Amino acid sequence: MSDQKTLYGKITFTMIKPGERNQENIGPILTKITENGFRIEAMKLVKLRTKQAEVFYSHLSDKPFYNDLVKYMTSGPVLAMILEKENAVSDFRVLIGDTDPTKAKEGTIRNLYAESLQKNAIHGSDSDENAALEAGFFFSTSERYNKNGECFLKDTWVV
Ligand code: IDP
Repeated sequence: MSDQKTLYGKITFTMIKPGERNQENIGPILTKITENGFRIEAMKLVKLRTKQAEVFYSHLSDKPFYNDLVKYMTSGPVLAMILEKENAVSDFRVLIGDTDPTKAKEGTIRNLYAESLQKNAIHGSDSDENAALEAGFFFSTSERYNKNGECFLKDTWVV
């Protein structure tokens, strides 16, 4: 199995967002992910603390929906995962569809399972750099299949 340093560019980070509807759909969503060629490298159900959600979405802190988003993302557990695949970031963004579920293409995860623009079922990293940062934000090396590298761990993200 490859180590984490060689995985840069081949992983993405995702979380199934909180909420009863998402919880009911965890099975179908996971099936869709694995059927589309993504291998689950790490996975855990975790409830974010407010500070963690604020840091995770700090790039959106000037948006009018930021406080509501933080409240929603801390309202229940998320199912966090690191997924491995060639072109993981871009292929996964295609699989989940547009941020706005009304614009998401038919058959995408957000098209099928989102409740609203805010409760849009699932997160997907938007770049290789963010995938690495977000993976390190949620998972220690001992929680991953590939345990050798340290490049995904950023101490500055520990809150
Ligand atoms: P992304 O999740 O598709 O990368 P971002 O623009 O990074 O989209 O937004 C992060 C999350 O913030 C979205 O997934 C969604 O839950 C929420 N969000 C984005 N835009 C809006 C909005 O206009 N109103 C309410 N929530 C929003």
